[in-house]
Amino acid sequence: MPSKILCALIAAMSLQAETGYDAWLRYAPLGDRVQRQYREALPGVIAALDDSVLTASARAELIRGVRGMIGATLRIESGVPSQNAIILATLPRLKDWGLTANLNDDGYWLKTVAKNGHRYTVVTAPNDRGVLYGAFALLRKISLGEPVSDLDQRQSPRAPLRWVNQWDNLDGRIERGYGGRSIFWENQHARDDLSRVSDYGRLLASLGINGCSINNVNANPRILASDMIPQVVRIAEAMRPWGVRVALSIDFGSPQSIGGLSTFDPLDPKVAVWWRSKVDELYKAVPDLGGFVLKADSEGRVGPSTYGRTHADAANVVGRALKPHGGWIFYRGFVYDHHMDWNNPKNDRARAAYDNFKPLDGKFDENVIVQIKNGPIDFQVREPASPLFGALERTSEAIELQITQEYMGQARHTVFLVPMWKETLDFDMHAGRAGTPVKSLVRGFVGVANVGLDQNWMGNHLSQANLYGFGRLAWDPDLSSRRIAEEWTRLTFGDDLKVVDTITGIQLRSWRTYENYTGPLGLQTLTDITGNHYGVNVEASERNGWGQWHRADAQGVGMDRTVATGTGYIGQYSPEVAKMYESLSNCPDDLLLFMHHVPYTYKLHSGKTVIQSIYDSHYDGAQAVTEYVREWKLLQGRIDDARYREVLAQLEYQDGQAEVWRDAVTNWFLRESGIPDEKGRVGHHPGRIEAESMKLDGYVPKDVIPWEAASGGKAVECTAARMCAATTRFGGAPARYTIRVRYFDQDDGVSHFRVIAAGRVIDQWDAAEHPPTVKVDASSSMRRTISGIDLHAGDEIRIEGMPGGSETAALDYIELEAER
Ligand code: GCW
Repeated sequence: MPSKILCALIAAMSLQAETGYDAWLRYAPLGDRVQRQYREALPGVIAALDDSVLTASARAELIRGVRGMIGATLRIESGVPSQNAIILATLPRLKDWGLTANLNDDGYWLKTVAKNGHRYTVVTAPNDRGVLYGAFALLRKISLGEPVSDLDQRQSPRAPLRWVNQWDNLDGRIERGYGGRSIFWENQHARDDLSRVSDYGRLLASLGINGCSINNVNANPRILASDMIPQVVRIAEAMRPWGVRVALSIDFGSPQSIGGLSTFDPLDPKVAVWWRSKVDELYKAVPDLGGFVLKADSEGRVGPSTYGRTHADAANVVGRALKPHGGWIFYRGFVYDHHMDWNNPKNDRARAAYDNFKPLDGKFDENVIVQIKNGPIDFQVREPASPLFGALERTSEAIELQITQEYMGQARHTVFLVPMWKETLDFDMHAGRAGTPVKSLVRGFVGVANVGLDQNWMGNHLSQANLYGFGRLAWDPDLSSRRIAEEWTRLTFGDDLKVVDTITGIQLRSWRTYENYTGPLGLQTLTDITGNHYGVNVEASERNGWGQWHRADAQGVGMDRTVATGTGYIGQYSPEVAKMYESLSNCPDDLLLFMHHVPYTYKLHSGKTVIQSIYDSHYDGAQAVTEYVREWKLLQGRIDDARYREVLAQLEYQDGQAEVWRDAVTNWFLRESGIPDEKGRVGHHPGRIEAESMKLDGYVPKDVIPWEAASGGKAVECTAARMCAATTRFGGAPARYTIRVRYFDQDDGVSHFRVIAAGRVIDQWDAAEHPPTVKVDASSSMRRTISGIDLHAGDEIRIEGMPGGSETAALDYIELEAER
């Protein structure tokens, strides 16, 4: 076949519809020339010298990857082949090869060795898990087009514990999961078909993740019931070939609720005996169980406080049961009082982790890891590093990062979290000395992943980069955000430079963008914090016990956390760090309102006032998403059409949502502060016609709650069981227009909309999305864009809405913009 035709064929093949299921392990065929180079550089034979399940996985993976990318089938040999070969072996198996390397457990060495006149591509490691990781690393090199003919690469993971947590309930729902139902559980049982679990294990192994807890930290005590153990066994079997140790989230009340004891007091000997025998029973069935995760005395979970005992008492009684089996207990540092008195200006949820755990430093057993969220509140769009990282000197710590985008747009918004995580990991805590970034203080990395049964695992193709990035950072926190974003993009979408530049560019800007249109300056995500944690609701955080207060009032905004006049939180940091945050003049703008309460007219380092900065960043953020859409459209034909269209739809939706956020937050602050936007944008929307001001037939005006979620605070609803209409007459200059219809689409029905201009139906659609709300609010606010409409003075524009289910075909406004 002439090579041109072949090239075209390969190009077409690689543009075939993709579901995202293979994520970054697609092993798509490389270009013709590159394939030839690799065929020469790589041996055609593969041999695994250890008799281990993990090494067998490594071999199978290499065969699969080489076949996919290079189109060559590696031949399996046993023993050391007397020809060029890829050799998979642990270091002890290669004793007489003169190979010694100083590697940590799970580390690997890719080494080209000339021996007996042959060239061996050796993948070796201290343990078989490392061999598996080496195989994935070799394949990654090939995918990225790096040379493999003369290898000498040694890698050790920075931290020994690299886990993901899944918040899966036994009934199959996932708390804060946005990629479908549980891959593990359904109806109180492990799923019959666990093939997805095995495929998840493979994704995790490719990143070097070696542990996975398989049920929600808000744990159902049933997980420890004896009849559940066979279920756990099956899940562990599916993960085992990938070197992923399964772990369980446990309920601290289990000795009582499952064990039938009259108490769960950690200092009661009966309780200790119960934990020991339960753990023995588990390990008999799952000898490589990773251990437990425990959320105690937090958000309504029971804990040691019931008996006046400490977190150390609780952690140690479980830890001692796990110890003989090599198991770990990850004890969550996320302990706070969610009934705090908001009237007391000294109260501060941010203080909680330190206040609870610092006094216990040194009291935890060796196999207890205190698992600390990156920031002191709860996965907000921007938080400082938790002071607890620097405060525990004699206690093992893990950092908990949230991969699932709970407060980060719930996989409906593209937000690449690696740059945010790196800010925390690189932040110098000055823990006794300079040069103690968080990444140097932690022994473990934990990512709350919450993948689900959706074909693309996470609900959004671009969100997969967060799982990838978490794993890569857990392995090597020194990797740059750009490097991770580029790697991921090339592995996931291919090598086209334009594709790589565009997607990497969007990803790298996306955290700042999201922060800009949600909660800048340390305000935190201004979302509905007592509800779905998704849509905008500026006051949801105030006047309740949850403690995510920003304390905005008519004069100013921000939480005073200073030692001098505030809650004293800043005093939990080392003096060097505290000095920076305590003084207004040193505090970085990005965290200003997290640390200080200031008037709206306070001038930032940027030279802007706080209020103008809030206005500007929201407009910048929304504009940036519009730009993503424009850039993404230039990728049409350069990536497969399925993913092209799915991501386009997601970005267009995000663009509409960013506008809701922008308008809601800026209007809220305008009303509260009374200070107008210097640039005249806030509260002025030329071309916008409010539905409630149109001629209504059947539609009735409705106050939207919170008011800032709808333009003008109002929508119109069709509560009749018939079609309603809102009509206006066009009074602008004749031209070609884009018409944007802002309507509401809740999750409890399907309404139908029709738009008629000058007597012609110009668009119609079903409102059939599944946003996380059944209310008319910011989470259900949607935008429909209709372009290329010629309008003349006096033309009638009519929106018809037909309710469906409990949905009322609610409308907010239409907006007309002349096209250029
Ligand atoms: O962010 C909050 C979430 C809860 C979660 C909790 C935690 C599992 O809203 O859903 O509970 O944090 O981390 O324990």
